[in-house]
Amino acid sequence: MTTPLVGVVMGSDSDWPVMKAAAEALEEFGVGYEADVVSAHRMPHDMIQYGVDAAGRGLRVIIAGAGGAAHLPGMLASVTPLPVIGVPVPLKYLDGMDSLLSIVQMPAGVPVATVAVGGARNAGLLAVRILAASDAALQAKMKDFQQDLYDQAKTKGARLRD
Ligand code: RP5
Repeated sequence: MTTPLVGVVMGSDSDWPVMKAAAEALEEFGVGYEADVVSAHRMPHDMIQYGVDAAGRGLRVIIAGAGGAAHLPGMLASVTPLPVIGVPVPLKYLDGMDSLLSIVQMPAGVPVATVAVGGARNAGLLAVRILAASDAALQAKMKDFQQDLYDQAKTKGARLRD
């Protein structure tokens, strides 16, 4: 088992259908991760402890997803020096706008890199890019991935032109 470099946490197991896309992106790049439920409101002390311990345990990035009054990413960012990527999880009401605004409107000094509503795959890819900044092999994989995106888009364009 690869040592976890990324912590993928969420407010509830009901967030997993959205959040698993982050885990899948990390798996594609061979990046070790751990996944857990760490609810800001239902287990606040555990949540703070997770943030306090994360860097010391060897994690390099935290991806945190939550829905509704989504305080998990911001609260983790307040107690860890690690980069935190927030994923607004859409719930039944308000189309995820509540989650988005809860995560993105952080006070100066406490950044959370917020992806789109439901954008867990991009959260995983952003974590890979952060790690790749100091890992040449991982950066090469990311460049290959970007080339694939280009090739696919170009091929689709070619089909329209023909
Ligand atoms: C949030 O409440 C969680 O992140 C989840 O998106 C939402 C609903 O949680 P459950 O009631 O489904 O456990 O804190």
